[in-house]
Amino acid sequence: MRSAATLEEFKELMRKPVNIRNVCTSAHIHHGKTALTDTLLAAAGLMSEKAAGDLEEGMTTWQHKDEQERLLTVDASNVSMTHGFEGQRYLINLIDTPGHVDFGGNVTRAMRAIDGTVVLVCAVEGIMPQTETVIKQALRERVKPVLFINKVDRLINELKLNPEQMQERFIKIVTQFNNLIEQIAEPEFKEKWKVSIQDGSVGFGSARENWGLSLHFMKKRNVNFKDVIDLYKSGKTEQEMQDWIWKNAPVYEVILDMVIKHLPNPIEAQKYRIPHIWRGDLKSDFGKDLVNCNPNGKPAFVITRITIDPKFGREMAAGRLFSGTLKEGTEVYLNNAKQKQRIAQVFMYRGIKPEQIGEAVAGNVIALGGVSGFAGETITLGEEQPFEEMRHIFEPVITKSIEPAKPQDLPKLVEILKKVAKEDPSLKVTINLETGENLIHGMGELHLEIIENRIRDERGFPVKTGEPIVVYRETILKESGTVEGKSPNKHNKFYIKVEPISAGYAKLIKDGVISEGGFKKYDTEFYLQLEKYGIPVKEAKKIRKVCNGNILFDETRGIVHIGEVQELVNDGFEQVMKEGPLAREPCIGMKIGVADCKLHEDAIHRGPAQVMPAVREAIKQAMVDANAVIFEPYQVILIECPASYMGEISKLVQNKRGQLFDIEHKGEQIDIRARMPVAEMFGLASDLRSATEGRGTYFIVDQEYDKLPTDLQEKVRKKIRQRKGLNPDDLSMS
Ligand SMILES: Nc1nc2c(ncn2[C@@H]2O[C@H](COP(=O)(O)OP(=O)(O)OP(=O)(O)O)[C@@H](O)[C@H]2O)c(=O)[nH]1
Ligand SMILES: [Mg+2]
Repeated sequence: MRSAATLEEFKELMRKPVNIRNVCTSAHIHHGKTALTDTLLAAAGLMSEKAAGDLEEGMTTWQHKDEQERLLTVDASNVSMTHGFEGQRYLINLIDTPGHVDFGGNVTRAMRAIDGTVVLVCAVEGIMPQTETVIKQALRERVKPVLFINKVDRLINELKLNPEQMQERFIKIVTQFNNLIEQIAEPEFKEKWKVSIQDGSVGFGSARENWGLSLHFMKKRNVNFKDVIDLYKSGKTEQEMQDWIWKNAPVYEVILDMVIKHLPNPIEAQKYRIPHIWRGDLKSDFGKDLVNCNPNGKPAFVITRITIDPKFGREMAAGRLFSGTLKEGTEVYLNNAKQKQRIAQVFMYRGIKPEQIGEAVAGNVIALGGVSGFAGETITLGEEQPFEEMRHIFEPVITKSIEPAKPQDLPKLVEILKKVAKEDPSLKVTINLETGENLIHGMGELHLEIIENRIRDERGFPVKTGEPIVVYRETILKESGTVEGKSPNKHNKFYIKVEPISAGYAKLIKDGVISEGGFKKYDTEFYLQLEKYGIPVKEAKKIRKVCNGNILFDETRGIVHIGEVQELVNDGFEQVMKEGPLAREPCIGMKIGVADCKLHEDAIHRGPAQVMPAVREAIKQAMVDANAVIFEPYQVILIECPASYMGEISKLVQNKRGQLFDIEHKGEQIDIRARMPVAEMFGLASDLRSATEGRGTYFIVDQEYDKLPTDLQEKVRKKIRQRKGLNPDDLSMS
């Protein structure tokens, strides 16, 4: 282990973008991300004296008690270190991300801040569902991957594989990994971003035991696999083994060499990342500053994570500085919040510790104090085109009501929930001041459990939560006729048609090519992008807004004042998409076209109170005309268990209205793919444990919506309306 670089050295390196790598770990749950991060920090001398990767001692990056208790990562954590490679020093800004699918939103957001990722794959388990998900998350942000095959010690010690068998296994993992890149990557990256053992973009080793190898490293240091296998067989004490490892094959050197050699620096990366994540004019001065990562350009910072000090309530906004220099005391503009604020502190990370540095330059992962915004916020000097929204692959599917132990503490709870949701953007909170019903919507049961416990333990605020509730969706089954919606004053009319969204559009939205939010009229870059996917520019120009995966099109012709009411039409659309006509559940999967409209000549008579109700009414009626129905969330899961439990699993899945659709035998084990309604999945983990005597586990592979069976439609709809305090029998859709 080296002695740590000084803060001065960190600060100096921060100004040399060519010598910076912004990266994250990413992997399926428990494949060893945090153990790896720990050993990197230890090697850089940036960790307190303790055995690196020693779980029971606690990982350095686990900042919350619950992470230590559950032995899993919940929050992403930012760390930085330095490394020498081919005679030069480099600054590595690293984010360790969680693997549990409930915390996957933290991975999505981390990917915005970085340009490359070390994907870990456990040598024993191989490619798992979440491996595929993290590759998707990375490629959506144009983040380049390298591969580290971890836990190779288990192949040696437990599976007792010989070198040939090990090699076979590695080749299989690399091939599967590259198949995923082939499937998921955009055309221009499919070949370029495949990994290869030969070029050294694949590493192998054991994060926990601190050793690693890659072809590049084996040549550089003249060691090979046999040396490591012999080491395990040598009968050396643990200390002697560690001494050999740190001297001959330390994993930090393998990983950091690989990161420096194969992952891009911010100047290279921003050239192709910016056009993908920022939809402004690339030829403007600001656009050029972003593309060139210009330290002297106009500043642009994206918040990717908020941390709130539980003791002092002090807020810190971590994220990526894409352009310019930010200094303490500078007044900045938050483009989403539309607010001016002043930067109180600028931090860079040294190890896990944020150090106050006065100013930071483009191309780094840093943190700001004194500005209070949400993750996803774009911070600039004046008003600018903000960055694209960071949309997570999965949506929250599980909901619980939450109330204070003492009813009079409700206002305090509302305050706390707002803070919690700010810190964890995967959590959605709906606060209903009328009914006093507050709902928290999370990614899974574990997510809500952690949230609940943190409110109780870290904030010392006792709460009660209800049974889990499912949030359903509303959509349509066919195309509607054209429906008229009249404004209350009868002077404005909208003619609206709805139809199920085409598979093509649904995919573009799911893949993030078309993002949520409003669209400007002359967004040429965007039109060209859509044209690549076969959408004519003429059609793309009609898109006005996307909300919950529904698209609003303006198909009117020659309406003189339409531009002036467009925002109101958009708002009316958004309101219905958030609360549909059947049970005020969110709508999905629709194309909504404004076919025609009649507007009052005088602007006074076509204000919000006139236009919005007319639009809402037309959309709702059109949905009813198009057979509006309730859809329910499903999850596609992968169940792993010994083959002898097949019958039990089959029964369990069927009892829960699920279907098995794929079974793969892997020796004694089987992998079963099944799909199940979320409404039936509460407590699945324990049901599965009892059905398989503790030997079965499951992972979420995908999320989708499907029609609630006809015989349940009416019942579920009434139940939701009742819960929301709406008249359950009122079908007038108010
Ligand atoms: N045998 C072996 N075990 C390892 C290795 N790396 C990690 N582990 C063990 O795997 C488990 C998970 O390790 P973590 O480092 O917490 O994995 P992670 O990917 O950060 O986990 P999450 O963040 O919760 O997804 C722990 O029990 C580690 O001790 C390794 O190289 N070999
Ligand atoms: Mg971890």
